[in-house]
Amino acid sequence: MMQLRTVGVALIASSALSLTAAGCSMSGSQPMAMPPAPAGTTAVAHIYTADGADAGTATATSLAGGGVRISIDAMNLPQGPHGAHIHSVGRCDPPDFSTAGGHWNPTNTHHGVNNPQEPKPHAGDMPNLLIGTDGRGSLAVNLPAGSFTGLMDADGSAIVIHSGPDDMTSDPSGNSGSRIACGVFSPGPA
Ligand SMILES: [Cu+2]
Repeated sequence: MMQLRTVGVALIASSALSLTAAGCSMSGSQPMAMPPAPAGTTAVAHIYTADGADAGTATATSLAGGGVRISIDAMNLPQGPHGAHIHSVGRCDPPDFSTAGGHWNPTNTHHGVNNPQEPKPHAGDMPNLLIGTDGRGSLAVNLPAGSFTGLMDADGSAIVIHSGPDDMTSDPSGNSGSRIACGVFSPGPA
């Protein structure tokens, strides 16, 4: 039963893709989608707190077949769970990091894997980042709904870490509190 459903979804997805491709070639005024980045292409964000302290790094890696992998290695942060998301603008101006914009949400969905509304989640939603007593924590997650090219678009993107945990349920940001650390993704090796 589950397998049949999966096949059905895959067929629908592939016909939607062909329709999209056909639409592109027929409408010259539409901006063409950027070609996908080769698998393994990386970008790195150096994360800083509002005080300018080094809070670690996040690496984005282009995945074969689409999607992007985010690996966070954080330090100098308060113990406990923290909401961590990709935000839509590659700017991190302290102290509130509001210039990073809202969540990276290219397909206009709802925030959080447990949001009662569909569709969900945001392309840049991630599990909570758990920081230990030593101020360190790490997280690695594949974001299948995101693309490396989209992440590194004209206005870039940023990794933002919030003061509190993400409830994974509520728009627009899971009630995760203020932004305590931020890093801008720049092209380059991990
Ligand atoms: Cu956020």
